[in-house]
Parts: sequence; structure tokens; C-alpha cells
Amino acid sequence: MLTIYSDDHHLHHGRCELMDGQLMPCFEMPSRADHVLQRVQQRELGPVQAPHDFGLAPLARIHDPAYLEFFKGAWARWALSGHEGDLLPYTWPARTLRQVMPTSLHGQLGYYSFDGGAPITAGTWQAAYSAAQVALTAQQAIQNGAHSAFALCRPPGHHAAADLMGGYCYLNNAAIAAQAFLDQGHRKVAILDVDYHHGNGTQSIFYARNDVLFASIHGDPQAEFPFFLGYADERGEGAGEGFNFNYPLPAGTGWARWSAALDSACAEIEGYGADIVVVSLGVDTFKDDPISQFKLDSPDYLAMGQRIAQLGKPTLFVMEGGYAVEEIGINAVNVLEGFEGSAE
Ligand code: Q9C
Ligand code: ZN
Repeated sequence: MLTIYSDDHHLHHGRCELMDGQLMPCFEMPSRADHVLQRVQQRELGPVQAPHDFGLAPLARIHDPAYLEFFKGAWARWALSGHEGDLLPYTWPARTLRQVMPTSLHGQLGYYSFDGGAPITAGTWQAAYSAAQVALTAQQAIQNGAHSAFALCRPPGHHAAADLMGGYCYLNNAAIAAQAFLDQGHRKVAILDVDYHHGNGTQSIFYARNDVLFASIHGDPQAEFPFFLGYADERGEGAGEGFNFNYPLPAGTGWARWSAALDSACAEIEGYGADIVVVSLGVDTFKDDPISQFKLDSPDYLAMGQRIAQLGKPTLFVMEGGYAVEEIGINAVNVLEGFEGSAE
């Protein structure tokens, strides 16, 4: 399987996040992608190639142009005012407040974010931009006939909505790739999100559409981030009604229960008749993940890849979360090897 990877992800290295009332080093760190790349090479999964540059246009098919403009320029505004630490939001336009666009940097940052988990550093825009190009380059390989490809994206993307960053995410790499498939002639794309957290950004982007089916298996938002989306009764709206599927699962969920949800999601994808499957591949479902509560073990990821391969569709894997840094490579590449061992 072809892997697309860019070293640019090193340009994004947030310092701190708030966790249990304390400032902790960011869990979403550069060594994550380094470990995955190392494992891809060690297992000889296939060639590793750098991304092409498709420019801003395919990003603007998903994201609000004003959001892209803000994100691109935010660090320069912050640095101009003499700051060196990470740029982090602290006020959001919640229920009783107005959805207005202030002129100040912090006002605009609050408008364009939903949590304090997405720090902007000097290199964040370039890293996120390159991650989107990584997804688009892997997408192009499938468009040109490959049965599968792996976009080793960092930072991740599935929490990012059309005009919101949060949850370590800035640009929705999987959504950008899914839209590129549609723009290049495909009619139906299914996004299967196996990250531990609900893919709220991806769901919101496609919620009213029937050309992208979204299915997500995740920690129950009653108890887990992102808390405010990902419930089972969210089925889509308007033309998109019946094309959104959430499988919230309780803390402690292991392979038996998780794989039953995967079977259900796969049945929906089959019934839909997708041309293409995009997998938002988070491996923070691992038993030793430091911020998650599921109990999948490393061999389970082989079985996950095998089950996804049974769909028999061209499949784009897009890296999302996974914070047990020592095992992230093993677990992510196990999914890809399980897929390859079973693909026709
Ligand atoms: N610092 C992804 O897996 N957790 N994002 C906040 C307090 C946010 C996870 C906990 C988790 C975001 C791509
Ligand atoms: Zn996650």
C-alpha cells in the first residue's frame, strides 16, 4: 500500500493543553507520526511518497474561505503583538452570546474554534496545509486506480468543521479528500470514522447531504469529548436524512462489542452502495491510550482492517488520533496490513 507523508508535520508542536485542571504537554505530538512512518518502513508496507501541492481550492470546497484566511494569518497577528507562546482561544460564542465577528484576534479565534485543544504555533498553518495535501495526494492515487492508499496526516482533522478548529484539528483532511472524489466524478462516498472520539467536524460538514454517508464508532458523548455531538439519534437532516450513523459505546468497550458496531456500520455502507470508502483512522481505541477508555488490543487492529477490506471498495485511510505513542505505529499499520491481507 502506498503511503503519503510530509515532514512538515514537525512544524506543528503545541506546548500545552488543559487536562484535569493542569497544563500538560500536548498529547498530539510530532513523535506520533514519526512512529507510524517508522512502522510503515519496518513492515515494508509499500512506497512512501511526498505530497503534491493542489493549492487552496480543494480546501475551500470544505472550509469557509474566511476561516482559511483567518487560520493562515493568525500566527503573524499574534507574533506581531510580541507574543511567543502558543495562540490559544479562551472565549466562545456559546448560547446566550451573539454570533458576531469581533475585530480582535482573540475574538475571532473564539468565533472560529469550539475548544482550547487546538493551539496555533508558528508552523501550524503549514503543517495543517501539508496534511490536507497529503490526503489529496493519497486520494489522487486511488482516483488513478490504486485499490487503497494511506494518508499519514498530522495534525488530524475529523473534529474540524467548515469554520471551526478544535480537538487537535484544523483542516478536515478526510472531508477534503471525500469532496475531491465527488468533484472528480464519484457519486457516493462513505466515511467510516473509527477514531475513539466522535468525528463531529465531519458529521457537521456532510449532515444535510446524501452524497457522503458518515458512520462513526466512538466513546459515548454523554461521557466523552466532544460531548455535544455524536449521539445515536443524529441521523442526518434534509436530503441527508438517513445518511448519518453514530455508534456511541461505553467506557471499557473491547473488541467483541466494538466489532459488532463495525459490522453494523459496514452493513449501512454496503446498503448505501458507496463507490469509495474513506476511513478516518484513529487508533486511540487502544487499551493503553492515555486519554481514552476503550480496550482494543494490537491484534484487533488486524481484524479491523480485514473487516473493512470485506467491503470490497477502493479505500483511503486517513490518519486521525492515537496517543499511546509507542504503539501507535503497530496499531495503525496493523489495520493497513489486515486490509491488504484480505483485499482481493
Ligand atoms: N485536554 C483526536 O483524537 N481531549 N482528538 C481534551 C483535555 C480532546 C482528540 C482533553 C481530545 C481530542 C483527533
Ligand atoms: Zn480521537
